[in-house]
Amino acid sequence: SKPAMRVAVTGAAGQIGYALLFRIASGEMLGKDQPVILQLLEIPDEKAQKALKGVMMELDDCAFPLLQSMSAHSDPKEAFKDADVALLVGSRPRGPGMERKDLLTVNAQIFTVQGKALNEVASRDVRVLVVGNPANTNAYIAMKSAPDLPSKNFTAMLRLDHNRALSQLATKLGRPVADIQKLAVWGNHSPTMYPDYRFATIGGQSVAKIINDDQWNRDVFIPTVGKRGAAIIEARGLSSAASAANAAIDHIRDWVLGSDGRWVTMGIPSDGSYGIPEEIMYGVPVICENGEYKRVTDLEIDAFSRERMDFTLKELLEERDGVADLLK
Ligand code: NAX
Repeated sequence: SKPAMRVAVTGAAGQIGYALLFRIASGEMLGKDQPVILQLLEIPDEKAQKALKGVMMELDDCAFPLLQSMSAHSDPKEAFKDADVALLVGSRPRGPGMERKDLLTVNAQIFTVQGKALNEVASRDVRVLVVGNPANTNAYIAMKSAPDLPSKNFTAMLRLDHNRALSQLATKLGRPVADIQKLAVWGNHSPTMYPDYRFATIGGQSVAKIINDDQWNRDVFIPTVGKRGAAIIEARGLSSAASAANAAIDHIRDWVLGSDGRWVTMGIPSDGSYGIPEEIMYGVPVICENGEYKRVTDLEIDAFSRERMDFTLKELLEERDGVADLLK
């Protein structure tokens, strides 16, 4: 059988971790023929480590044939050792009275440390996905803290936004979600993101032509996708977990095993195209093949889209400026 792949997961005792680890261990992320080793990171806090042990007991009790081994860690340099995939899920949530700026700063510290650890000990080909918020800027910080690793291997999760947008469109059209192709989500994983169906097709027909309603796009579709995270919290009393874990699985599976010619959205370091400054971690449509993602290029950007893309960019530039001191 194939040699095992090492998958590091941070925040492993959290709610996304709980929805994620079992699916990785069952082969849904890297393939039903791919053995995995789970290297799990949690904060040193006794309660968190104990909860992590509990999750590992349950993983044991699944007797997953593909789960070769697993280990629990509180030191990123141990958790990331030789990792082939690193899912950076853990981050500090916003506490009562905490300003956005404070949130950025505490998380910047976490992702500086984790970026450095990846730089030192991970596989030179490690594929990194940042889920923990603010995901794009955290991914940017980790990338900047890991100068010896390829920048293109650092990505942020926009796939939940992509999947949310797909599902809203399928409902609007009354058609199966699987029939929709060429959807894009641009920018930051935040309510400023821009889900864009101008290029989307269903059964070969233009989605925009079928819907033919700019007002629905502007006043219903874009805000519904943008505020979906808040709507889940409002309904469930907890933030999205199973859908976030599912998106992380989709993101890594497609990156490693290919997207079969389909467009998917990934937050990746900009190459300067589409007027996005280089290195900014920005959601763009990509196609994955042979273990690499390729940005979909040369899409026409109309005035409405330009405005939306610049709006979400502005937020990312502010976040970057907010952490610039920490990266010196
Ligand atoms: P939880 O609070 O349930 O779990 C987070 C876990 O991370 C906790 O167990 C905590 O102890 C651990 N942790 C904190 N700092 C750590 C560190 N430095 N090293 C290792 N572990 C650490 O949150 P959960 O619901 O699992 O969400 C995790 C993150 O995903 C949050 O930042 C959340 O905002 C973000 N999300 C991102 C999404 C995306 O699409 N990019 C969507 C879902 C989710 O909101």
